[in-house]
Amino acid sequence: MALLQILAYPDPRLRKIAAPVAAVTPEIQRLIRDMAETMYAAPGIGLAAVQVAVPRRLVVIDLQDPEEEGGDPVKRPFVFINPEIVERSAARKVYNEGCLSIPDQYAEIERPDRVRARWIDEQGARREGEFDGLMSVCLQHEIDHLDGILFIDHLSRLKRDMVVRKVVKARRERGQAAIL
Ligand code: K1U
Ligand code: ZN
Repeated sequence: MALLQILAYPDPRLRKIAAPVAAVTPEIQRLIRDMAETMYAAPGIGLAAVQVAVPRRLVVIDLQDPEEEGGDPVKRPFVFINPEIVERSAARKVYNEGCLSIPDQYAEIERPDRVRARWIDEQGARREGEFDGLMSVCLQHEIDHLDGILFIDHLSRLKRDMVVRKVVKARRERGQAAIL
């Protein structure tokens, strides 16, 4: 298995719309394993292939707190291939979201509370299910990545500019160029 590099905002590859996965090949299964390892190492609770510079519609999610001691040692991430949201609740909920591509920045984002989704699993089987709570938030955040959308795009101009300014400052402090 390999740890993959996570693209950081404002990398333009984060804005590309990902193409569907045509078939669950051994290469895709290897990518799933590498993405899961990368997500656990980050640590994070989700990762979209777009974030590791692979423009394909593939997501891994594991809500078990990666920093919690004594969690289940057997790691089994949810795998969503070509996920689609087919129903959204009218009720909406706010969650303080983070993003591995915008490190150390969090913002309250409002989204539909519950969603029904269709996807293909890692064995190539069609699946459908309804999600609420953090799973609903995380799946919507990851599907946004597949469409080139970042959580900051859901903020008002004023709030987005504040987050972007903090990203610029953090990059400057780390000695990285601040091309935004
Ligand atoms: O897609 C990503 O950038 C991953 C992101 C997923 C996410 C988090 C919160 C709301 C919506 C989507 C993260 O995993 S950010 C890191 C994080 O949430 C976390 C890190 C360590 C322990 C627990 C959570
Ligand atoms: Zn993200």
